[in-house]
Order: sequence, then C-alpha cells, then structure tokens
Amino acid sequence: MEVVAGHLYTVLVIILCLISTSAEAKIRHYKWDVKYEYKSPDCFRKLVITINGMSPGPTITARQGDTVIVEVTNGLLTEGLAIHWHGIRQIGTPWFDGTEGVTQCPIVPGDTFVYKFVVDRSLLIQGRGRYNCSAVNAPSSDTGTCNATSPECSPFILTVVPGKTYRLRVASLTGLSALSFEIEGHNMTVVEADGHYVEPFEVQNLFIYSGESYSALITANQDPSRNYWATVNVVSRKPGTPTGLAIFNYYPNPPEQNPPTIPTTGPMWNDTAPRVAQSLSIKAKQGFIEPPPSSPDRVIIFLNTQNKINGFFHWSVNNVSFTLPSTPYLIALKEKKLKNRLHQVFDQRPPLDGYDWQNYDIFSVASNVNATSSNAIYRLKFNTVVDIVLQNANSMSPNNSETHPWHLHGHDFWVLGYGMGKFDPFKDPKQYNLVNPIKKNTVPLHPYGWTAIRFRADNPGVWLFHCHIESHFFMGMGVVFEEGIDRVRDLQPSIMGCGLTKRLINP
Ligand SMILES: [Cu+2]
Repeated sequence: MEVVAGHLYTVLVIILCLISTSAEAKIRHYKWDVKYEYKSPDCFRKLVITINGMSPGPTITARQGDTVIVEVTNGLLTEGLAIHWHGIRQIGTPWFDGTEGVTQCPIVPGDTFVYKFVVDRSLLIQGRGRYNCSAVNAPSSDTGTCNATSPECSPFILTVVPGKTYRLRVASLTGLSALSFEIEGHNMTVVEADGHYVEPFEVQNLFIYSGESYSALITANQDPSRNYWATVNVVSRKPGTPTGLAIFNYYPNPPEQNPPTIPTTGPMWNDTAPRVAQSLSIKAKQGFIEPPPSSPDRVIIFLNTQNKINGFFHWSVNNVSFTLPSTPYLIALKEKKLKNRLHQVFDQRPPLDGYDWQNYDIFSVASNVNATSSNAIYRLKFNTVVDIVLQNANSMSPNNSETHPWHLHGHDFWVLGYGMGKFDPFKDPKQYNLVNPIKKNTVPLHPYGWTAIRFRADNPGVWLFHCHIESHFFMGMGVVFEEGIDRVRDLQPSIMGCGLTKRLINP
C-alpha cells in the first residue's frame, strides 16, 4: 500500500495482492479506519497515515473476477480522503476510482465511504526494510534520533532453501524516489510488469519507479553457508537516505545473522544509461502479446517542464500547470442538472495537443519559465486510438532533467518506444515497437528523453494521467481525459456533496 498525502486532501493508493485466477467469484468485504499515528518504519519516530493501525496497510487478497467492498472511515480529522486502487481499471464503475476532484468528492473527516468494484487483475510483495542508523548523518530535529532497536524497523528476512527458485513480487510504494533493488550476488530474471508477462530478461539490479510493479525470479544458487544483503538504493535523484536493507537468508542459517559483506550501493544515482536499457528490455512475452492498433486517431505531445507561477515553483504540461476543480469532473459532465453550468466548474477551452517542438530547446533552462495554470481537460472521442508522447526537458536548474513516472488511470497502455533527445513526430514513430510492446499502467520518462504510449479510449469515464511523484502532481504535473461520458451509467450519490454537486443531493 502506498500512502500519498496531499496538501489539502489525502489520497491513498492501494496495490492489491491477487492470487491466481479461476474458481467462483467471491465478495471480499473489508472495513478500514484511516488515521494518523506515530510509527518508526525507518527507525525514526514520525507521524504516518495508518489503515487499521498498519503502515503499509492491510493486504487485500482476491481473485480476478471477485468483488471487493471496502468501507473506509476517515479518521484524519483535518483532511479529506480518497483511496485509489492502483492498476484496477474500474470498468463500469468509474466513480470508484478514488480520485478526488476527478471522480468523487473527498471523504470528509468522520465520514464513511463504501468502495465496491470488480478486480480485473495484479501484484505485490509486502515488506519492511531496515536502515543502518550509523549511516545517517544528521537526523532532522522533528523526527528525533535514529533508534535501530525499534521492532518496527527490524530487518525484513527473506528465507530461501538452497537450490530453489522464487518469484518475488516487487512494487514501488514511494511518493518521490526511484529505486534500485538488488540481492547481493544473485541475478534476477524479470518475468512480469504491471500485471503483464514480459519476455524474460536478466538483471543484476531492478530499477523500479513510483507506482510500478514487477515479478522477478531468483534462484538460491550461491554459497549456502552464509546470508546475503538485499538492498534498496535511491536513483534518479541524489540520495538523502541510507541504503534500505533486508536479509536474504539461506536456510538453515540463523535469519538474523548479518552477511559478512558491506551492503551493495548499486549503480550511481545519476547514471541514466542502465535505466534506459532496462526500459528498452521490457517486451511482451511470446504467447501473451496483445498487438496494438497499427495507427493512432490522435497524437498528443506533452512537454514536461518545471515552471514558476507568481514566483512559486510548479510543474507543467505544455506550459500549463494543472489544478483540480472543487466540483469533480465526472459528476459535472454526467449530471444533466450541471450540464449548462460546466463553465462554472472548469475551463472550457481545450488544452493544446502539443508544444512548439521545432523551436523549443529541451536541453536548456527555458527562456521564459513562467507557466499558467488551468483545469481544462482533454476530451477523447470514444473508442479512438490515442498516442501520447511524453517529452522531457531541462528543469529550472541548469543541466538538470528529472525522471517522471507517468501513471494512467482506467487503462493499460502499450509502450511503443523510448528515445533520447527531442521527439521528432515525423521520424520517430517509424521506430515504434508495434510487434511486441508491453502493456503497463505506469511508465518512466527519462531525463532529456521521450516516451511514447498508445491506448484505446474505450473505458467510459474521466481519468487522471499524472506524474506519480506526489509533489510533482500536486505542483501541476497531470492532465485529465474524458471519454464516453454518455455511456457512463447513473452515478453513485455517495460520490457527491462538494462544490456544485451539493445541489444534486440536497436540492
Ligand atoms: Cu514528475
């Protein structure tokens, strides 16, 4: 489970743990209380958001086709709440996607909201890491001292039997950093990404971005007389935290026996090449390929930049920094009583499908860093094929371009290609992989590069597409797509109550 706290509203992103398919569909019923508590997940005592007293929260165990019902009570006292079920497409239930401002009003403090949706597939390992307190330089004053004896930050132990092969399910629940995951002395074979089988490929370390998930096979084929470090290191931005540690324990060695080696620090945080190489290695597995449509009906290019508005830092798409309206789009667009008031809800001028690519220098700080903000949305013709090209650029710091993992709600998309430098809309599409592209829901945009994806706008609803770095999204790095709104069934009244929707439930 991933906890993403916003400035005003809190969005919890939950990753489901699914077991294999088949058997009869069941109803899986949960009651969750969300509140703030003190915990020490990294040996520093700090305030965290918990579900039923846990962080990470409880695991939902379900099979494909099961119906999950979760009664969520918001005990945060001062913040609104919504829970997004990351990777679940919400086909037929767009109002339960858990995106406040897009598909629902926030669950206000003290209120209970019931989510009910059918599971369409996916992921995860639940684990704890451990930090080495001696590696911490200067703990900040508000988090106290590093207490390595706290049972809450005791090392996660992964016990294996020599000679056996294990499938590790790894999900990144981060809100900021990209990670490099490694088990000392053991190569991993990547076999699955975001719920889709990939043509197996071997890595020494697995790069994983916020919101992504993978399965990797690991064979316990090293010297069985000792244990090994499993490490997690921050990449893509300069690490401000020590290496996260777990113990890869060969049975019957004592589980807590520290490996005799120094934990691995992984590749350099700013070495982009191996990360791009991993992205390029991910292809759909033979026998599981879903071929993409051969051409798009619409192409949209999103220039990703850092900007300023009134002197404050923002992130932008085509120089527009995204803001959410107080009336959720789904309700405003669907409800007849609000249809003639749409202009009061959000900016009706359609946003741009691209930027001045011929004249924009992506390698320098922009000559004009100022952006505007808008809550306008992209309206897609139902069932059309849409290509999105994410174009990276220099941030407001010279010689700096950041990594942005983009996550699409309501769909899986085909990953058609990655490139370095500026995307050329005439030349680069010729290099797209239309043979065996992987389907994903989250994809990295590498520094100074581009990433091209394709999806079919076939899921009636209103869907967020955003950088999964929490702070980037809240600083404007996102867009919203509407598709097939007329095909959406009657909305659940429970999603209403804010903005102009007040008049719908309380005329
Ligand atoms: Cu970002």
